[in-house]
Amino acid sequence: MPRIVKVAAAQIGAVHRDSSRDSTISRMIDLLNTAVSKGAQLIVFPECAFTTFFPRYLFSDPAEMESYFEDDAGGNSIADSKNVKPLFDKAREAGVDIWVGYGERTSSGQHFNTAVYFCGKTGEVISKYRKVHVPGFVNPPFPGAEVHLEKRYFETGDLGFEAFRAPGLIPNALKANTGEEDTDGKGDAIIGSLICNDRRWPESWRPYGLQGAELVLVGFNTNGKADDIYKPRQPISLEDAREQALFHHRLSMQYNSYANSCFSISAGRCGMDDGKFDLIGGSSIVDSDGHIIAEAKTVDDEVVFAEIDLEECRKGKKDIFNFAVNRQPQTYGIITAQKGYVEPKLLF
Ligand code: CDT
Repeated sequence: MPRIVKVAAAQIGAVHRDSSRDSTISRMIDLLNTAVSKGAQLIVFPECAFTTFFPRYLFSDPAEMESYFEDDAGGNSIADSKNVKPLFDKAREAGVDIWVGYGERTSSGQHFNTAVYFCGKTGEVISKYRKVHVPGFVNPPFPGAEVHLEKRYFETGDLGFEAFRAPGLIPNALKANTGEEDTDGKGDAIIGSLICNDRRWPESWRPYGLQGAELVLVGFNTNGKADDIYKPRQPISLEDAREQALFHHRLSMQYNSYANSCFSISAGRCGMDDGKFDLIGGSSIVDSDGHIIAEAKTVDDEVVFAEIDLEECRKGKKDIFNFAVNRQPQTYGIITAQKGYVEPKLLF
């Protein structure tokens, strides 16, 4: 039986340090309306979507740093936060699901790089994910260095990689307590969330693969400028740096979708923030065989849309990546036992 879902990535172009939440949210609502006019049931927005990508700044004023976060005590509170409520209200009104990333400040004062899945039909946040692989520095490596300071602003996500089912995307999805014995691949869509740097790590995808994920949603802010942390071996042009960054973005999305037999949607912030911080586009929809089926053509606000059939995931899940038949977890212990790499002893 086909399991058709109409999905969209809502890519957002430049957002500056002094851009107001209201102006960004009004652009996001325009993107939502465009996606809805194409028939989208699910719209994915980027990481830290409501503001500029603030972890690039070293703030002298702590109040400015705090101003980029949303208070979130859990449950539905982000959808009811007055800063960002108009977007969630629009999704509720249109009856569409949205996935969106933001800086979360918890009631106990912790800060996370977070994303929520909001179900438009029920008007509820049904899943929350906190970024696990937080990249960059706590402190700039030298005074004045313009680098990625995510480790300064965010704690490591503490919610794990918990897949969830999104109600209402698939018509006639099998529900619990119907007495059906074979429920495999017949229920509501199984979804996982990742945030930016997470997508580069196979360890982030496999837990979702092991929960039968059919769709992994990713928001990102990826620098085009390649010399952010590691100096390039030789100076390269902005175009070449962007192309390299896009190559690794595509590689991560395509390989991990293939290896976990799931579709993926990635939505990026992009363009030149403050006229000088370059972020790549390349928001995409990738099928469960690893092919890009739709991709952004601009580095500006853009909706990337596709109709996908989650039934296609069965092919990989039952064949080349049939985990139950082919995985050998008794041999994988080093992956969880060890953090950094340890080289074999030197030869005599
Ligand atoms: N936002 C984010 O996670 N960006 C990282 C940059 C890593 S280099 C500091 C990324 O993986 O694209």
